[in-house]
Amino acid sequence: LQAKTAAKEPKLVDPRDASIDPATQEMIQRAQRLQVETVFDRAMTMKPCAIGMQGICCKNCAMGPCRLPLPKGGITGEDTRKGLCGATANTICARNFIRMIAGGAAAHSDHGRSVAEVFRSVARKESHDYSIKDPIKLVDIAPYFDVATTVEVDGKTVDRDIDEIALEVAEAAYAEWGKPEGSIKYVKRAPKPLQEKWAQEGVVPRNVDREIVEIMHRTHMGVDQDYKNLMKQGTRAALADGWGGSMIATDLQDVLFGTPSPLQSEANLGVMKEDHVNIIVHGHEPVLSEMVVAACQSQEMIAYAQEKGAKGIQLSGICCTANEVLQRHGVPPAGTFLQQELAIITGACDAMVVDIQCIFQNLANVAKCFHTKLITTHPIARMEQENVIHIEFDEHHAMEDAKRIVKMAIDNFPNRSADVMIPRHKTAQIAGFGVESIRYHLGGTFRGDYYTLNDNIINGRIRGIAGVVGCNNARTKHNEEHITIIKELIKNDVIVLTTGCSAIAAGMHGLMTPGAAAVHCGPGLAEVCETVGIPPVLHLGSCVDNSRILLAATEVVRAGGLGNDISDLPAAGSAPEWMSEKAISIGHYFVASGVYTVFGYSLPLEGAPVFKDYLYKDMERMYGGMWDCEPDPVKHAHKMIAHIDKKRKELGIDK
Ligand code: XCC
Ligand code: SF4
Repeated sequence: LQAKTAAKEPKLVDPRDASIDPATQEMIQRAQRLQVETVFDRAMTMKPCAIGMQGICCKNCAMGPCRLPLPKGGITGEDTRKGLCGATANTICARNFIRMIAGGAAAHSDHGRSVAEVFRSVARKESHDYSIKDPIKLVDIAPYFDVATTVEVDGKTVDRDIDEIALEVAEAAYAEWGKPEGSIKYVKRAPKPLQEKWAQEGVVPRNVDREIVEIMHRTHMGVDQDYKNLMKQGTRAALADGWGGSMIATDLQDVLFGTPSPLQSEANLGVMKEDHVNIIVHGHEPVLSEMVVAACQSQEMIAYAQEKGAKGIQLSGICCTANEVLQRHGVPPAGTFLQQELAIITGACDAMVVDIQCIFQNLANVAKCFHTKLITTHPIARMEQENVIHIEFDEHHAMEDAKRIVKMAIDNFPNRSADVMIPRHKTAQIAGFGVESIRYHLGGTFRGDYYTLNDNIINGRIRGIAGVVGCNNARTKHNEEHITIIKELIKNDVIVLTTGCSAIAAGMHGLMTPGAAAVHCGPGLAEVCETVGIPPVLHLGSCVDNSRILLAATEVVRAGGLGNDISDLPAAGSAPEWMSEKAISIGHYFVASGVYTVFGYSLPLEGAPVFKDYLYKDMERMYGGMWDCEPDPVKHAHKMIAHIDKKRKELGIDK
């Protein structure tokens, strides 16, 4: 096992302070016993930089880093802080903030681009391992790309050939990243009043790449030095993510791999099986993991696993790749972002297959202590450590690559040491929701029936809608904020839509079963959930699938009775334990789409109070939505509920 590098005893975390999840606590304890270091211990020894946390450290040129701490006792009178070039705290803070948006929008959108590339090669019939699984969705989205779905033949209107539609949608979708003119096409899907607000503020995104590049330009030393103008560009890029790159990623994934519908599964480390070959897929892009699912189910691979002495192959997931294969195939998530090292520490992980985003480099160090094969698969995401195997995935021989990976895992099964410990904790869950299934399960429409979402919001059984999404953060207690906030919301009759690691957490803690309604919900929400047989917390997928929440909100607006825009809805957003730049991009496209959005932990804005007020207060006048931050989970939930009540009052449904 790994030799200790430090001479003195390293500080170790108390597992009970690190997580509310017993499986996580047990595995942290085991890691400490085996002297394998994890993120939880590192969080004890390394403290974050206070000035960076406040958003006021600039390192955009070599005259810096310039750090602008708030004076003791706060600012009285004029704020005279400035960097060498004269950049104010507002400028520095705004530049840092929109660079986070650029990072997040780039990550989501580049993921979308990869999917668009695969879709295009399928449409061109260059890739034979994939096919179009949801032609109905393809026909639904085609008009947004100005692709006709019917054609006139002898004076009659007939459906166009699906392959022709696919080819044109593929080309048009792919062009969204770098087209020279026009604006992002999906912007047209938003409610009209919202589109008008965007036009008025001048923030309609042009194309995905340009908005991100322009952030890098404007935040370069000596360019944009007006926080309002900087933020305008931040808004454009965030909208290019939410209503562009992410939304296209979700749609094309649905077209290629199928639109999710509710299904049963489980969650937590206990889904791994000692007598099976355990393969874990981790990251974000489902392009390869879809093939890994198929390979694991193939008779050939199952027989091979049995030949090696295993009972079968247990595939499970971490992070959003987990969510993608959960939503479409019921593959259980083994855990959230913070459990990635722990899955290897079970000693039962024969291969961890990673693609892009949210992958700890420390996985390589942990894998070294066990027999686990750590396999990177994406050309843009490799690791320097020598024990990492790189098998570059190529959509042109997707199944072949997937089988090679699965075979490698099976061959590794006999190399396991006897010291295996899989925590026994796992929880049943219903996942696989989307706009289509919310509509279907709640009366087949959004309005005009006893069961529908809008009618139940109007009659008050459902008080409002909350989107609770995002990461885990080793600076907070794993899952505690997610679960406390979600429980507080459903107790107060607020239905919760969730994605990302928040959704995995909700699954792990038993909030995604229809039975959860009776235990945790207020009487109104419980009645609705029990009548239609849905959980009070609906799993809407991965982080790019936050676009599903935008579209669900849009459908609710369209169905009528709850105002004319997303900002009129009794709704609020939350990212309780956020950590990634993607969360900032998501947060901001929700704000700019009219949603009051509360983050937990801390936002890097405290050092620039004027810029902070711009985000927390002035944004509301522009878009109807605004930012907020509240680390206390109960207060956090009640800020969301207060906003929901304010909107109910404005709509006159607050009886
Ligand atoms: Fe990563 Fe998407 Fe965050 Fe989880 S929630 S830690 S981004 S996997 Ni998006
Ligand atoms: Fe300092 Fe200005 Fe350079 Fe930033 S851009 S590091 S504030 S001199």
